[in-house]
Amino acid sequence: MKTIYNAAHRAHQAEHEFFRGEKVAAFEKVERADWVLRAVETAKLDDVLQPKSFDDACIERVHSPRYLSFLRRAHAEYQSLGGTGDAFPSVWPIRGMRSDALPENFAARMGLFSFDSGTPLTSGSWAAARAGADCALTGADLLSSGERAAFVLTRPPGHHAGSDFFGGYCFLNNAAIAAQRLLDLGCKRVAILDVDYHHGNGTQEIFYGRDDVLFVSIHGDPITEYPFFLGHADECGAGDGVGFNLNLPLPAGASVASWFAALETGLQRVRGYAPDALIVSLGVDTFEGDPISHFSLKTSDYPKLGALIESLGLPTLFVLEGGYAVAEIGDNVVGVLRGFEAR
Ligand code: Q9C
Ligand code: ZN
Repeated sequence: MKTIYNAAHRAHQAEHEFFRGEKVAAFEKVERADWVLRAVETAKLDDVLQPKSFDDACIERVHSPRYLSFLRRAHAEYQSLGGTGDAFPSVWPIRGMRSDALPENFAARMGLFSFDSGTPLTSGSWAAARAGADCALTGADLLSSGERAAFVLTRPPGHHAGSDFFGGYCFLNNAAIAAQRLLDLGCKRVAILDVDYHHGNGTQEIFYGRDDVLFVSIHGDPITEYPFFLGHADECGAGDGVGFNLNLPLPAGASVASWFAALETGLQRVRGYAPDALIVSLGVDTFEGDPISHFSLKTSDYPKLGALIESLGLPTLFVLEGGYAVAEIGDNVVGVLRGFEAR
C-alpha cells in the first residue's frame, strides 16, 4: 500500500511537557515519524507520496470555524503578547461556565479550545497539523479512486482533537477528516476502528450523534487511564447515533489475549455495520515497551492485527496516532501494514 507522508511534521517540535510536576522531554516527538518512515522504506512497502493540498472547507466539515481561526493564529498571537516558547493553557470553562461566548483574552481562548495542559502549542503546530490533514484527505481520495488500502504517516496525532478543541497531543482529527471526506465522495457508511491505547474522545465526540460513521474503540479503561472523562462502555451514541458508538475499555495491564478478544468483538460490530470503507486510528502505544501506556502487545502481535483487519475485506485507510516507544514504533506500525498485505 502507498504511504502519504507529512514532511511538514517536523515543524511541530515541542520543547517539553509536564509530568508529575516535572518538565520532561515531550513524548510526542519528531523522531517518531522518522522511525516509521525508515521502517516503511526498509520494508519496501510501496511508494511514499506527498499530499495534495485541500481547501480549508474540507476541514470545516469536522472542526468549527471558530476553533480553526483560533488555532491558525494562536501561536503568533501568543508571541505578539510577549509569550516565548510553547504555549500551554491554564484556565478552562468547567461545568456551569460558558463555552458559547468567545473571550477576547488569549489565555481564556487557549482554555476554551483545549481540554488538557499536556499538549504544547508550538510555533509549528498549525503548519504540521494542517499538512497532516492534507495527508488524510489525500488518503481518502486514494481509497475513493479504488486503492484497497493506504497509510497516512503523520504527526501530531489526531484522535483526541474534537470539533472545537485540542488535547492529548492532537490538534486536527485526521481520522475524522478522512471519514467525512469519504462520505462527501459518495460513501454511505464509514467505520472507524481506533486501536490506540487511549480512547479516541475527539473522534467519538465528532460522530456521537450520527449513524453514517460507526466508531469502535479498544482502549485502557478511562477510570484509570487518559483521557479519563470519556470512553466508558455505556457510551452508545445519541439521537440518530444510538448504536453507532462502541467502546471496549480494558483494565490497564490487560493481557494480550483479552486485547485480541476485544478486537474480535469490535471487528464483528464493523462487519455487522457493512461500511463502504474502514479507517483505522493506528496507535501502537499498546506495545509492552510503551513509556506512558499499560498494555503488553509484542512486536510479533502487530502483523496479526493487520491480518485480522484485512479479513474485513474493506477499503482501509490507516492513520498514525500514538506510540511512544520510539525505537520500536517503526517495526510495530509496519508490522500491522505488512500483516494486512500478507494475508
Ligand atoms: N505526561 C495519543 O496517544 N498525557 N495521545 C499522558 C504523560 C496524555 C496520548 C501523561 C497522553 C495522550 C495520541
Ligand atoms: Zn494513545
